[in-house]
Amino acid sequence: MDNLCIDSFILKLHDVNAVKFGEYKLKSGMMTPIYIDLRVLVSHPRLMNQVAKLMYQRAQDERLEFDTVCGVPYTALPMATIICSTHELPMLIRRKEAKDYGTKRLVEGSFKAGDTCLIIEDTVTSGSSILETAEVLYKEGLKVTDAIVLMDREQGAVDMLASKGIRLHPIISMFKLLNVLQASQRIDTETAQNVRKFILDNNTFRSEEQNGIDVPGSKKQHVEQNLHLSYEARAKLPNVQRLGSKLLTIMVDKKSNLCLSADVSSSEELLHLADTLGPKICLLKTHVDILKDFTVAFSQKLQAVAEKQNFLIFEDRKFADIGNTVKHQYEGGVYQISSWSHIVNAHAVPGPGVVSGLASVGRPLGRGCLLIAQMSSQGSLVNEEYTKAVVKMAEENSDFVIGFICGSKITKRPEFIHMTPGVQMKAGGDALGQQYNTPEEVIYNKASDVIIVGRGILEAPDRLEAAEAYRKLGWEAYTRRMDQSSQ
Ligand code: S5P
Repeated sequence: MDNLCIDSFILKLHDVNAVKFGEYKLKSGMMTPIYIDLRVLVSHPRLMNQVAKLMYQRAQDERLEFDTVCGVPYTALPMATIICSTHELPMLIRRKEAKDYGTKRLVEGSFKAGDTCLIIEDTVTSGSSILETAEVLYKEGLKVTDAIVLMDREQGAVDMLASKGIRLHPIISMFKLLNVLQASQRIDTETAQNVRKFILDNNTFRSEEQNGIDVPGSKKQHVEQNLHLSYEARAKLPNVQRLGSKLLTIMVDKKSNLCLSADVSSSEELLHLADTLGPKICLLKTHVDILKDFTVAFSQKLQAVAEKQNFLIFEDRKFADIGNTVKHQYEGGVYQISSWSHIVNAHAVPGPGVVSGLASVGRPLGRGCLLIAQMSSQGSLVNEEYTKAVVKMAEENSDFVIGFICGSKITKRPEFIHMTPGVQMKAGGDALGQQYNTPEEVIYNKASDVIIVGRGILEAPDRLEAAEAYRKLGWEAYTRRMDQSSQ
């Protein structure tokens, strides 16, 4: 979805007083310094149409499959109505109370058992209203796999609903809203910071986990189980991004957590490597600016090989500029990286704008980004605090960031994929500060997901044999880690 369009939409919400700052009480009784009141939207038909458009677009982008649509009463009812009327989709209405005369139905409309219903909601805090509606639908034999919400307060709804098997797709998240209002000087830094702190301190899902309740099937247990999930299980998580899921599925299908770092200077050699080593790898990493003979035709051929050999392409561009610049670097110039590379990476140094800039180009194309949280080179200036800030940035942009470049596992959230460069058969280094760990160390001990190997394969006498040896070691280290965690 276009970021600029979302930004101007956020400002319009503020114009009509749908976002208020002060002291307000939420449905749960919790006091909040920010109140989102989307009920006013019914008086603004243009905005209402825009909401419906954004929501429908999201359903299309995510390729959601459903038979019918239901808005959570009451604010989301007209939203669902406009979507259904515009696109001629069947709708259901959930009653809050059963009538005491007539049919006594709780769900109005026609459906059959087993139909999938997409839920539409205006705002979520914990996600309980969506769950309540889903439970009424379940009782009627309907299935609920996805829900679209206009505004996510980022206080735990995504995780809570994921634990119940419902993927939540927010159009606007709280941190995004605050960034836009602050950048447009609608609110001052202090107000924005206050609200950010409140949101981080009041995560409804985490606080329930922290209560220490550990009954089977509880949310706490669910989160802990996630720490040791297999690639296969992670590919199916409700909140994993489509591209992340695709990569994890390729890894499982090919029994490979090997990324080849194809650092060669001729496009012919690169294509040959891609084709011959393709069966051994899940991902092929390029440094397109090393090539002396890049052409658009080459990028098309590379995509065809990736398709044929079933791997993804990762251009290791390490974007590190302001949002507007990286946007142009990503989509334009000689290389037009966004047109052929599934994944790119970025340094977090510039702040969240670097991700927003890249996402404005990559998200509509279904691309993903890795944030560089740690580096393998000697004397790297990265410290623990920086890495934590990078993880937070990824969490706030999890609709585009699919994981990290890092030395070891740095977050417990299973939807993020950890990729580690600096891998060779023997630990050591090169003359220019590169430091190597073994596949065993990286995957088994450090719990990373993917090994990135360049010269370990490129400088071997037989590249195919070397690729197979790395694939095997990486995969065995992973299966051993899985076996151990299940004991
Ligand atoms: O911290 C890092 C990050 C990256 S992406 N250290 C790295 O070495 N890399 C990249 O991984 C680097 O640019 C190179 O393309 C590859 C490692 O290559 P090797 O030949 O040392 O295995």
